[in-house]
Amino acid sequence: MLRTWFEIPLWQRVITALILGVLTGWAWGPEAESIKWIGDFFIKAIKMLVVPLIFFSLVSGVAAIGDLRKLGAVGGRAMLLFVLTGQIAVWLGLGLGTFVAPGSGVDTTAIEMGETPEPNPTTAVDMILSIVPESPVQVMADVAVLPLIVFSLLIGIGILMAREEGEPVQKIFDSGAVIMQKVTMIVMELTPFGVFALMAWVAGTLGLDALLALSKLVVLNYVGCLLIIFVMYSAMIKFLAKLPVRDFFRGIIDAMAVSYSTASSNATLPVTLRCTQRNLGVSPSVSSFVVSLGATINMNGTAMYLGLATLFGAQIFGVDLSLGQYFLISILATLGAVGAAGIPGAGLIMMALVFGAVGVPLETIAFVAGVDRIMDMMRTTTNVSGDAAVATTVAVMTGEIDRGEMVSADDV
Ligand code: DAS
Repeated sequence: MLRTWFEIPLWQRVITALILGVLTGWAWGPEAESIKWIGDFFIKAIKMLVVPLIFFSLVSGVAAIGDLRKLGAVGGRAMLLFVLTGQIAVWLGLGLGTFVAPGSGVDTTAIEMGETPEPNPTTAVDMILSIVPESPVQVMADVAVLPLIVFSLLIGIGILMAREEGEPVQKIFDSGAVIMQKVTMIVMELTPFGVFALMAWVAGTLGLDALLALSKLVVLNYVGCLLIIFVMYSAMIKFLAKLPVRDFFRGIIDAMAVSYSTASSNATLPVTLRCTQRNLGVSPSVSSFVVSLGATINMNGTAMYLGLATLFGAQIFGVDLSLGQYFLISILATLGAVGAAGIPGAGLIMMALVFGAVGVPLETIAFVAGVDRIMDMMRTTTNVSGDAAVATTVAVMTGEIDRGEMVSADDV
């Protein structure tokens, strides 16, 4: 029995757990909350890996790239793809919100209001200052991923520049990266149980009346995300990476399932790293650099949603928006997505940043809070799929992919 269980590919166990979780939650109802702790246990277990995995993989990966010119080539291509896909995502959200108008005719009386957040005046300067790790140890203790990436990048670059004198330290990080990948494999065996519990909790506790009242917004959130994943990312893989699209999605299905059930890019990071390296053949250098960076700043599902939700709020409260304000929304939604942390509900918090600038009442956030989780799950899946798509594409562009490693979609 035990042998059979482990012989089944993990992605099949995870997808089965996801479906069974939803069915169990629907049948069980709100009491399904009683097994949420299993999902929280799983999330804590994979989040435990984030700091050491990023630190060892990124330092080892940067040092392995070999020279600063190549590091610049990888970083430059990744940033270009992040910005391009981010802008397309935001304008997709604005387009969907304009042409479908999800906020018109909403029965606000049927919605149980959540908390209206205090506007958190996060300025662009605050965001820039938050990138610098004042105390690397504190950054690790706080799991502040972006400053941790900056610190790890600098250590990797330092090893590159130290040449022979840096080699002993590089070997330690190389071993550390391998050890952390093995530990990730062990922890990933918890995935089916965690996904089952989280999906049962979401399905059992989701308020159907709020879901019906906000159905147009929820559906558009899913339509926008699915278009980004299966049109934009598929086009990137097909035309830029020139790889079989089916093999790409087969390779990242574990990361998609974990991101959907946890609604956290950061928690999914160990799985995304493993999928891009083990299933897609992306080099540890490129995957650790691009996937880690992407998990914090490349959040196209969130960017699309922030554009869409701003129009939703404007429509509910009858706020007219000019074309100039559309451009302002596109810039702020991009900044909001970059600034959003890879944790559940980050997009909901960032709505305040965009709404405040164009006069959309913050009460809108209280309207959507009750169904944000089911939308966040899809946004996070989009964010994570984008990180994997950009890492794979950049790896192909820079010759950092081993196609022999690539799992074919037929290897079911
Ligand atoms: N949950 C966020 C993430 O982890 C996305 C969001 O809140 O929009 O990517």
